[in-house]
Amino acid sequence: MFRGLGIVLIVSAFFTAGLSAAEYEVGQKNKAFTVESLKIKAGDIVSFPNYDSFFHNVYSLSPVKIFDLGSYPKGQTQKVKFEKPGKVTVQCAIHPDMKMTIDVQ
Ligand SMILES: [Cu+2]
Repeated sequence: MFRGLGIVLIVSAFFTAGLSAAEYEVGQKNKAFTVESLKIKAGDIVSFPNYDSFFHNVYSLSPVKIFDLGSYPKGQTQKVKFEKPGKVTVQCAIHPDMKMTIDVQ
């Protein structure tokens, strides 16, 4: 279900009672995303916790899901629900080298 060359950290992937939506995690650690790519289903939720001691600002300009979580420090997280299928490129506004892809199916 998941593919990625790096370390794939799925801390939580659970189903809430009565709903088929799953929740996944894409952390920010050592100035990189903890997952390079992720396959999810439409309606699933991804949380983006910051594990670094500095700020990150996760965002996407992909038409399938445009969002900007703003900058937040270590220990904080933000969640995004992906309603529509398609490819979403996720980046960090503070660190241009940070990039990962979510394939919503
Ligand atoms: Cu960053």
